Amino acid sequence: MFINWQLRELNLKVVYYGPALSGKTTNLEQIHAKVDPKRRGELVSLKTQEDRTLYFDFLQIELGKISGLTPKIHLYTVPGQSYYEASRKLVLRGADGVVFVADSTPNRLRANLESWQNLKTHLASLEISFTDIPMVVQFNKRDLPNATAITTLKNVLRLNGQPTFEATAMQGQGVFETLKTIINGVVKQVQKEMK
Ligand SMILES: Nc1nc2c(ncn2[C@@H]2O[C@H](COP(=O)(O)OP(=O)(O)O)[C@@H](O)[C@H]2O)c(=O)[nH]1
Ligand SMILES: [Mg+2]
Repeated sequence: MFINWQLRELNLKVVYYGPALSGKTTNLEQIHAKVDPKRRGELVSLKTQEDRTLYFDFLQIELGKISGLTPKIHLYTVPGQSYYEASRKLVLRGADGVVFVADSTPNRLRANLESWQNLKTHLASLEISFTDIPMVVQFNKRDLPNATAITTLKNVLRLNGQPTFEATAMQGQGVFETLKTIINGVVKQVQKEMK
C-alpha cells in the first residue's frame, strides 16, 4: 500500500500468482477488455522473445473514492516458469493481496502444488503472513472436459478458508467475481490498518 497524499491516491497492489500457463495473463486481458477505459490504464506486458509472460504483466484500475482517497489498484502477474524465481519474488514484494490462479488441466496438479508452495516460501521470505494477506484462489479452465475435480484441487492445496471461484478466464467467466473479492479483501484490510 502506498498513499500519495498530494494526489489523494491510495495505491494497492494485487498479484496474480500461479503455475505457468494457468491463465493469469488471460485474467488481466479480460479485465482490460471490460473495464471502462476511463478507469483503467493500458495492459503492459514485459515479454522475452521466446514466449509468453516473461517478467510480468501490469494493469492499473481505478475505483470510486474511499475515505476521500482514490484507490488505484495495480494488478500484476508473475511468470510461472521455474527459472523465474527472482522475478516472482520481486513482483510479490509489497503485495496487498494475492490471487492464486490454479490450472484445472489434469496433468497440472503437481505444478499447482509446487507453485502454491513456492508462493508460501516467497511470502515467508518477504515477511508477509500467508494467513493474513487477503487471498483468493481461482480454479481456472473449468471448460476442459476432463478438468480436475474441485475437491481434488482443494485437497491437494490444503486450502483453509480462502475464498475460491471456478473460472473459464478465456471466456471471462469468474474473472470479475475473483477481482471483486480480492479488491474487497484488500480494501477491508487497508481500512483496518488505517484506523
Ligand atoms: N481451456 C482454457 N484455456 C485457457 C483458459 N484461460 C486461459 N487459457 C489458455 O491457457 C494458455 C495460457 O494462458 P495465459 O493467460 O498466457 O497463462 P499465464 O502463463 O498464467 O499468464 C493460453 O493458451 C490461454 O488461451 C480457460 O479458461 N480455459
Ligand atoms: Mg502470463
